[in-house]
Amino acid sequence: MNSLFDSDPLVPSIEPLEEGAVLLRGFVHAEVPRLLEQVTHVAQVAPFRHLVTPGGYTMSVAMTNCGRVGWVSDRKGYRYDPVDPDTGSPWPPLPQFFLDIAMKAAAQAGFDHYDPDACLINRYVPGAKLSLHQDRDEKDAWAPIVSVSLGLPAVFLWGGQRRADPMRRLLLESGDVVVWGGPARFVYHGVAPLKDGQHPLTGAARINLTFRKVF
Ligand code: MD3
Ligand code: FE
Repeated sequence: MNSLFDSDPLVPSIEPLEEGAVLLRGFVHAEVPRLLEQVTHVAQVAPFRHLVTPGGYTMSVAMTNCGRVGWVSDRKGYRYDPVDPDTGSPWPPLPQFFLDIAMKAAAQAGFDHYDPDACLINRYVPGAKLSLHQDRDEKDAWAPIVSVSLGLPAVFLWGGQRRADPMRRLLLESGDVVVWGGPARFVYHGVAPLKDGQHPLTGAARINLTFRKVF
């Protein structure tokens, strides 16, 4: 009936994806410019960089962090580090505005009192991708990861608890938020190579924020 309007990014909606995972389309649509401003501030202190995996590959996604710890990787392995190895300084703090959004989104998905201590910021340019992986370096295995998409759209891929489980795909657009917690916390997921395009606020780029409860 309403199919013409089903995926209008201006109209917020709540879609369960599976047990523990919820898509909040357009949840932060109005806040996108302010979120991007904050990302710019963070990147002035902790610049985006292409991390090297333990296997020796340089990631196509550029990353930075804010919060008490940040996710980093090098030839020795990956870890959460309170210090940015590129600057030798602590990561910039999580802006209160970020915390408010993460908490509101988690609550919408049924996760009350969400109190993330880290925000990993991923920047994709056309061709950049994120290979299939699980996020399992966070101590709290129930607390959700809250993902906020900004700029160009991307195809998000997710499967099950085993690498070989069938994959589903989902187009994530600017202003969309996804909450992954509880039983959905350890699903394999990734991002397909970003398609060419221009976004009025980010140009040829997609920015993704992932809030994490690390401790
Ligand atoms: C499902 N980022 O940073 S966000 C990552 O769009 C990551 O940049 C992707 O995967 C991105 O680790 C996807 C959605 C997401 C993030 C973490 C998850 C989905 C998740 C953890 C568990 C299950
Ligand atoms: Fe991930």
